[in-house]
Amino acid sequence: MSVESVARDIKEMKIQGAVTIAIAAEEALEEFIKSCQAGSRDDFLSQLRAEGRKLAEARPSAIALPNAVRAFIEKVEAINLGMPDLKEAALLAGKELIADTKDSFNELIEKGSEVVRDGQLILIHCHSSTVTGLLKKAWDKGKRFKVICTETRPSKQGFLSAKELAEHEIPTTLVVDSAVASVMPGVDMAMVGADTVLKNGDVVNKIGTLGLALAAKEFGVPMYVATQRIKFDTEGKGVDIESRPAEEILEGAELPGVEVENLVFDITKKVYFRGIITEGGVRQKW
Ligand code: RUB
Repeated sequence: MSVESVARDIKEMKIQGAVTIAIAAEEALEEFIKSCQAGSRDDFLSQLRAEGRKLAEARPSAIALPNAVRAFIEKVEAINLGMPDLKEAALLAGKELIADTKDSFNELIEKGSEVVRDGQLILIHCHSSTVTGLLKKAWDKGKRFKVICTETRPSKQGFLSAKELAEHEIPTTLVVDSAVASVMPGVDMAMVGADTVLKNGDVVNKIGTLGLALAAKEFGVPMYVATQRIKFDTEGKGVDIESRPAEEILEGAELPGVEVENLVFDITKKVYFRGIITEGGVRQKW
């Protein structure tokens, strides 16, 4: 797919979830390189940077996106070749990066699956391919547990999680977001993904994560975040918290005189998490 189509699909949430959008961006840059007709190294690099910018800004709260684009471009810039050899070498470098991103995902779900215990009731939020991947891996290893998915209004990505887990034959219950505090006393572990891990360790994730964390703390439920290192804000730039169109909440309803605020992400302080799960393993109590 072209950079334009991928950037549009990311903005419209047809491609969603931080790691999925990062991989989609890397693949779009690979496609761009295949079709690029630049005649000189400078022209090639400046076109690649311009395409990268279109992708990097598509979802402002997910730092994996600019991080993936930057990693791609830096890899290509480090190749000391002119055209046309640079194009071939850039394609190889891009393939390597895509493979690394996918490998880190697989390593994370392998290591993270060890956190899951037999008999647990696990509460998850939104659709994190990392969390669902980790749970499916634990299930495949023979662990038996149940999952509660929040609906995750307004875009209802919790439906995606519930469907994916149920298709894997994992016993799954869907609840509305406002039920989080009420179900929490029966939960053994809560787990979420991340869009960005800020330099101070706080976690940007889908709106509702903060409320879930507060309820987990109140009822003494350990909460984990599962995140690839590509989502770390190592430079400390921070991210904007994305707001999306009111229509996603209103769904056609008319409420004259009412201001609608569709905040999409929130920030949860690191102290709310029992541990962080990355491709490096599980770190309890950061
Ligand atoms: C998805 C979301 C996910 C993180 C992590 O939000 O908040 O929890 O992106 O997902 P949206 P993953 O649907 O708005 O993109 O683990 O797949 O990277």
